[in-house]
Amino acid sequence: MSKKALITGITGQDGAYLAKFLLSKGYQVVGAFRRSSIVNVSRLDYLGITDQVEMAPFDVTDMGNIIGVLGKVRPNELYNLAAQSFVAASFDQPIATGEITGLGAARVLEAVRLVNPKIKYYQASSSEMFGKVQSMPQNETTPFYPHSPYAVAKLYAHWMTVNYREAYNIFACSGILFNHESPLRGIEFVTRKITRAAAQIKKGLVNQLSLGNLDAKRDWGYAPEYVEAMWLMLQQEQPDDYVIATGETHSVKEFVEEAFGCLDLDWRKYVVVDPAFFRPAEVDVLMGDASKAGNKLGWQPRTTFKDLVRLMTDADMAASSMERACIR
Ligand code: NAP
Ligand code: G4F
Repeated sequence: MSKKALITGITGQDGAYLAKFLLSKGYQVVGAFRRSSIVNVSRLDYLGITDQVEMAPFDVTDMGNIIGVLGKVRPNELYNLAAQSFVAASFDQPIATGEITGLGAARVLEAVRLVNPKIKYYQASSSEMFGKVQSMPQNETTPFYPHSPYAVAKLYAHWMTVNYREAYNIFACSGILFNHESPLRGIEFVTRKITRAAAQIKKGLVNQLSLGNLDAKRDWGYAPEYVEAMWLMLQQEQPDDYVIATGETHSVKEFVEEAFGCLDLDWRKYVVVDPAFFRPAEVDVLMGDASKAGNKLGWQPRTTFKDLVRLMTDADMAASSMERACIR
């Protein structure tokens, strides 16, 4: 009998890559999706796996629905990726972000406890929880200092995961993932915003890119490698929490220079700084130390910063604007 995985947030970047990875491992994959006026399976389509994923209507704000889906699907492993994941939006919608990103995880954990506490649970925690960083680089012992409503919500979900592991002996793991990007990244996030705009400028479709804080620094990795770490966490003897990161940090400005450089464009001619994209509280720098994941999971990042920027820029250049418009 193949193992069955339930992925919440199946329509997002990580949900799509994780589904593809688990299918390659022989898993039966059920994707939990939020009902909207258009069912957005564009990322699953892009990876050519839509027909291989069974879909289940699901909303992390609806406890009855969560219990019903868990009872019906009966997964061996549950990857809780669903979230309002855009930090900037969390300042405009702090309560909705708390409901979905924070309490949503608590509901899923409680449903696991009630329906079948043997389900292995993965929580999508975030390097944003380090926020106003207390030391460099950040690892599993670095104190948290969340600096946005999103980060506060993620920290609640993180500690609930630890608590359900310790209180109820649930196999619950928290992956503290640093930023990870890909051609499937949402267009509002800075990396994809940059590579998409650079490609559009090269094609003569637009002539300007408005950005916020160019000095912010992030530890950017490649998403398909990061979903492998999620799976590895659930295959260990004991549940635990792990930082997943590249160990390098680069500024938004460096990302811009690299992306425009890939297309032989001088970024200074096109990029303008717009205060509208600054945040009420910023995370100035993130840089992770994933040595625990290296030692215990055998996980290592494989894609360099330059290769990541190149592959995202190439993807935005290669596809027609119609095709790329579908990947939002
Ligand atoms: P994403 O592309 O924004 O995907 C988020 C997913 O959550 C989407 O499928 C979305 O569905 C779903 N969702 C939102 N509200 C929901 C609700 N009320 N009920 C059910 N589903 C809901 O995010 P991602 O980049 O794949 O990230 C996956 C997870 O990892 C998120 O929890 C994120 O916060 C976390 N994380 C991401 C990174 C990163 O760098 N990518 C780093 C650390 C942690 P719709 O398509 O309907 O909106
Ligand atoms: O791409 P971003 O929006 O990602 P951010 O805020 O780091 O969050 C992402 O990574 C987290 C992991 O640390 C995840 F948990 C979270 O779900 C999400 O996936 O912004 C990156 C940096 C910020 O400092 C922002 O201020 O880029 C800066 N930035 C500068 N100009 C911009 C822009 N960000 C966006 N989105 N748009 C801009 O125009």
